[in-house]
Amino acid sequence: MTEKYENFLDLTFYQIYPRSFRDANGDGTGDLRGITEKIPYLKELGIDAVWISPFYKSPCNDGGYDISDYRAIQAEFGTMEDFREMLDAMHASGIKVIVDFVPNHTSTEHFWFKEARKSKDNPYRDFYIWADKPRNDWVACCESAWKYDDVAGQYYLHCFDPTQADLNWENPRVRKEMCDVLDFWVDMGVDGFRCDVIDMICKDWENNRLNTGPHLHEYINELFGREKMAHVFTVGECWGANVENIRKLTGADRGELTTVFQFEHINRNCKSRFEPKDFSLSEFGEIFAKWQKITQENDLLYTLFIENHDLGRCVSRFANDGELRYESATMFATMLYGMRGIPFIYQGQEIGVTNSYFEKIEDFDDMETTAFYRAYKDVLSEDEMWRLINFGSRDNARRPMAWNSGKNGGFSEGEKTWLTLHPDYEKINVEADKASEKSIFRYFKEIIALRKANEVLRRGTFKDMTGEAENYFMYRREYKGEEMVVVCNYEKESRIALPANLVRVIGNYPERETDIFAPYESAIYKVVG
Ligand code: TEU
Ligand code: CA
Repeated sequence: MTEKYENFLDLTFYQIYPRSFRDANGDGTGDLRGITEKIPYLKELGIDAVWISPFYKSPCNDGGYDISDYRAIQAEFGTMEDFREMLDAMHASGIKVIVDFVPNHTSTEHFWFKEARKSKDNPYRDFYIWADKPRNDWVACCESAWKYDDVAGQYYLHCFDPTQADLNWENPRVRKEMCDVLDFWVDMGVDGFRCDVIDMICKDWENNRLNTGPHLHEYINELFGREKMAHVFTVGECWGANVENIRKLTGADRGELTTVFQFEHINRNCKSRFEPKDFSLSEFGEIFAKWQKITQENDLLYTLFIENHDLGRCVSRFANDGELRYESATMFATMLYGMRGIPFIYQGQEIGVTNSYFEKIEDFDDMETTAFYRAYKDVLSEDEMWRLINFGSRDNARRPMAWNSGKNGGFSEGEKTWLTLHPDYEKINVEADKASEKSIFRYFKEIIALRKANEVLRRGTFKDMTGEAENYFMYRREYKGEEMVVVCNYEKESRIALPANLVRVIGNYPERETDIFAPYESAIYKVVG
């Protein structure tokens, strides 16, 4: 592993969605001072880096990913002073901070777009992608991705909400502006960036694909190949990442990204955002083993995640969020964080938050959900509509964090919260979980500490030991003579023959003399002798 990556290998990240983390001023919305307030909690968990989702000036039609000023703080999150205070407090606590970088599009409230639409010869016109008629059949939020703008007299491309206009990266002025945005936040002292849909900044028009176009690597290198970015951590959200382009995107000598989020495991149980499909957990093992092999063989960094602000809760999506919620949440933690890569934990995952279920659209905010509702409410039966919406809504990840069973779950002292709380918050909250005999928080804390105490888990090789088994995932880690074995049983009871000379160092069931693993039973063993 090259020097550039050395110091990132030891980090465990926690993703914060600011709107839903903690509301310090009681207006019902999470804010930057609320994050500062919870730094002791992050330290207790053993976190040493955070990814904070957008808090920039924005109409918030897409949870802040519709930015109208990249260098200003949206009032509801606080002030630039609040940001600096939070950043200094994080650094004083030994926690690195990466922020979201959203290069693919701006809000239509952005100065550039307001200028661009004024006339065809406005200097900002070609900051965006205009056409006299839709150039293709791309769809976004259940409608054409080409929206006619009366003032501009043309259509513009939006690959997300209609108020998120795609930037034209073929324009060198756009690329320069985006370098300046990065420099602004690096000068502010941030340690890196999570790069929102960065493989979409170059469209592949010829093959009718909205990402991974012919100049993608040039554009990413133009952003991050600069001296100023040499020690900046960058993780790209790349839905188009594959075995071929991962080396180009993240090779240490490329001057592109430090690592990526690739999503092959995420979409295994859905045909589309709102449409579930049958799947088997054994597919997870196969996918993880594949990516571990690729990244290991090419000396690339990998990211270990199963939740984020766009995804349903893993215990509900992929396992058992009822009587085996503890076992499910801790099995995924073992499966993921025993592997080679950088752990990313999403707020609430560490206490096993589940999906929620609502049957009124007023209980939802996510623009992908409300767009789906408008498009299908007269097409689908009520039951089917709510079944699909509650399966796929990104609000499953955005219900305000429940710290205790008190008013608003301790998220806010305000009268009303920006989004309806999870109905089970009195049962599933930080305080209740910590007090529970089967505490998911405590298990996460232990496995994070285990990684810190054992280089073999951070730097070791990965070898898949699952063989032909379909009902569990087993792998071996090895580093400088130290060996560990990780076993994750899936939903059914299994007889699993373990290698000899093992001593268990963590597990989610009481240790006992047997080779029968209970549902979702998982453990990590040290090889001794
Ligand atoms: O997500 C982009 C993205 O690809 C997902 O929203 C995807 O479209 C969805 O999960 C369906 O598969 C990023 C941000 O994470 C998301 O919150 C934003 O809405 C989006 O970009 C636009 O900025
Ligand atoms: Ca607030």
